[in-house]
Amino acid sequence: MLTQEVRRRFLKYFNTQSHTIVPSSPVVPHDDPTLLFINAGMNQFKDVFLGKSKREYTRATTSQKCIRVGGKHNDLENVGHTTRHLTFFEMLGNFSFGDYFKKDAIGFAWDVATHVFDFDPKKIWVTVFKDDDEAHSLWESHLPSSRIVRFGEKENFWSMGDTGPCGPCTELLYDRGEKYSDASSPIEDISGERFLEFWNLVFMQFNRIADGSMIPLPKKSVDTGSGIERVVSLKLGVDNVFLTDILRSIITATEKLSGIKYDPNNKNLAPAFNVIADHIRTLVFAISDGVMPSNVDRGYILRKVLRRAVRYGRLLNFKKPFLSELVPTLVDVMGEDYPEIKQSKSRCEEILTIEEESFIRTLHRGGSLLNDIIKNSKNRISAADAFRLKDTYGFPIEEILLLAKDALLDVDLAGFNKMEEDAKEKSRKAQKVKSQTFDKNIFTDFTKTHSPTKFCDNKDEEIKSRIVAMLIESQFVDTLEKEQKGTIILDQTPFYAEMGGQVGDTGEIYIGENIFVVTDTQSPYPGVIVHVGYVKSGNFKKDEKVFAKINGERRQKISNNHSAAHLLHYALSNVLGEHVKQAGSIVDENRLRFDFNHQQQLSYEEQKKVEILVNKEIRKNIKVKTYEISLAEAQKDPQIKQFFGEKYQSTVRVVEMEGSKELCGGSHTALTGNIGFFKIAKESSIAAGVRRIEAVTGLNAENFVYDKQEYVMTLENILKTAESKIPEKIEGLLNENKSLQTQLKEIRKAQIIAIKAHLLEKVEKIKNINIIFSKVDVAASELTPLVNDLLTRLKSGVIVLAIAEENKCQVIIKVSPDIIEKGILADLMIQEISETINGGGGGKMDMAQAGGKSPSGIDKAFKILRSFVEKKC
Ligand code: ALA
Repeated sequence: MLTQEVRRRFLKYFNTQSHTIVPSSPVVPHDDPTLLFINAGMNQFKDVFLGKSKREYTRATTSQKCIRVGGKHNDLENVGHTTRHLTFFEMLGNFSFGDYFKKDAIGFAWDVATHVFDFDPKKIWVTVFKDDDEAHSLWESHLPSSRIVRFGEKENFWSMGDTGPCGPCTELLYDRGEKYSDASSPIEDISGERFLEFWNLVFMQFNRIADGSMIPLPKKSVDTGSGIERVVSLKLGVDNVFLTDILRSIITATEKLSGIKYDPNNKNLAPAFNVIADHIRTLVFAISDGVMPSNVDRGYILRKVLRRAVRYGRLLNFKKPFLSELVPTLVDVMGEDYPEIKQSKSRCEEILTIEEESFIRTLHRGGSLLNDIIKNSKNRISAADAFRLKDTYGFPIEEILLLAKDALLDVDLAGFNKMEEDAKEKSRKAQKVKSQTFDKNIFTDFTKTHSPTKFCDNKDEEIKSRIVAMLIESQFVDTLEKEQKGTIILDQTPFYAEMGGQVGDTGEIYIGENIFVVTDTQSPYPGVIVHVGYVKSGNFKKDEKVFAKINGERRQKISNNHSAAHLLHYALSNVLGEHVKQAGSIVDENRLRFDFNHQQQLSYEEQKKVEILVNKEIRKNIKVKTYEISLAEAQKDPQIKQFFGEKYQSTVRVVEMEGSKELCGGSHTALTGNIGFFKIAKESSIAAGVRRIEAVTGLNAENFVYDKQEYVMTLENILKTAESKIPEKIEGLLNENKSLQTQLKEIRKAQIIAIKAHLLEKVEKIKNINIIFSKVDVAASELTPLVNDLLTRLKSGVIVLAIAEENKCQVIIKVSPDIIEKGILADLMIQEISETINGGGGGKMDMAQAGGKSPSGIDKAFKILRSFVEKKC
């Protein structure tokens, strides 16, 4: 594969120029609420550019998986219709963190463009930021100034998002010739098709903050990005990124699957092939990095991408799920350099199929609602209807627009967009309240003047420490008085801040008689650990020396549960298969909760196997090892479980218990024997393809078993029998119950016969018409068979029966066909009496029924009915 060769040669080149090759980060950003997906190589270094964190290198190079859907850089709608837009792409890049700046960045780029990419130097043009004379003159030593052009902020000032690192940039373009346009320079080439940009070098100098102002970065840095698909398309001399090797392989697989040939110039079908080839990469890479299609956040974006691919698939006659069938090809062409997709292959296939099936069902369901809406809309589909289709049925707006157009309707798109925005805002707010009790902004300045809180892992002894800052709500304060609620920040602490599913520690901060009770510990900002609680006695002052001590017993239980969660993960992989991947977890002192990807409910046998395996590892009393290795090394070891939920630095911590190896920063028990005993308390489903196990350990697990035992004892008492005889006893009772029911039915039958006989004796005549008026003592369900039976005996006539209970009554009327002819209709009669019995009902001509709240009205009702019949005769 040429792409693989270019990727490897690029990294090697920069490696020989003293750049550390850093692995691509997952496509899901960590700790960065400003970003949905990784959209550039520099994302994983954002904090390094901002001076908030340090690496052991000052030069780095990466080939970064990027997804540009949603947020500032969003190319979704363009994909498929242009020659170069993609939602997923690989960005090659080199970075300097306060090391080299413009001169070397430009020198390296020229060298790589002409010697690694092997581009014809005469075809290369560059653009620089309008005021950047320095970059202009540096380029002049490589190419004539006639091929250097200046652009303004829109083109040549790059920023990661609305906030974050940014700076002027310079771009390298390749002249693809007159075939693409007669523009003689990039300035005239509005579409950018002739002078194709293939590399952007950003001179990182500022941090743009929320109010729009720009603050100079601590050190001038370099961030570059080159889309590998574009580079390869230029090397191959093809018009279109979809004709480069990786994407073309997927298109070939799609051709085989659909039986339709790909013609890049076919305006109707080529976009479908292109969209599918692009979107399958976004889907597989995002799912491999832990995102699940859903209705919120990234999951929602993924769902949107999947549905777009499916809709385009329909143009190629795919009626059944097909995306999963493209996964093997993708894994073949990219799995070697991105092993995570190899590992997640079967999981991706399964998730894609389930999602597609569900979307196809949605299309069917939503389809009929849409038809109704189209039928009932005059000229336009209202925003509310469009939103309902989308929100309730997941119907894509694009689909609604297309179908509406066919029906000569338009859609209130502005109203729809507004409703969608409102819904998003609502969900953003809901999320904020849930996950963020601290406004991160208050710590931005704080961290500039304070070192990060040092974490000293000591659960048993107090630690000497100093109060660095205190807060009441979001205000920094100098003192905390008795009974005041607040937050303390120490210079060093034994308190573990909630992270990676492990809850924060509790305990005390004290000095002499002054006690601050810590009820929770969190890290609202990188490097900041806050102790949340209240002053129980005395008071506290800023800069005061204090002792900090955690609730060690509680921590031990948390650590036991955390190690048990790892053993559970290990056992699940063993029993169910390697596809089991953690999708979330919570570990506290009472239990552990573990969510993972798996399609079916776990059978009792599977749960038992998992428990047996975990308990076996506990009894082995394995020493829990923790050690640090480089992320690159960890990523090479398929035995080490790693998740997207973790923020991975270049050095990572491994927690190992023989077969179980996981990357994890949390607290663990020293020996697995401390866990004591493990028991699954509940197994359930939380979303399509995601199961949840709740489990208990130690004393809680023992209590779980005692509860079951006591339950059996209760049964023994109630049933008055020994445990071993319970099944026999219950069986006996069930049999007895059955035969009693049979007897009861017989008795009731006899009673009803008697009631019937009695009623037949009460037949009156009103002008030759047989008529029965009677209150009866039967159940409501017995009324209908009773009147039917009576009429069979009577052959002709009117039967009116009523049940009177304390506060309610029921009336049923049955009329034979010959009487109906006289205009005596059951449903009419029922209406006559509804007021009298304070109720209502209905029915048909031959039989009608009503319920009411006034049983005392029944006699009067009978009277009314009697005169009704008399009148009609
Ligand atoms: N971060 C720069 C970009 O994405 C290099 O274009």
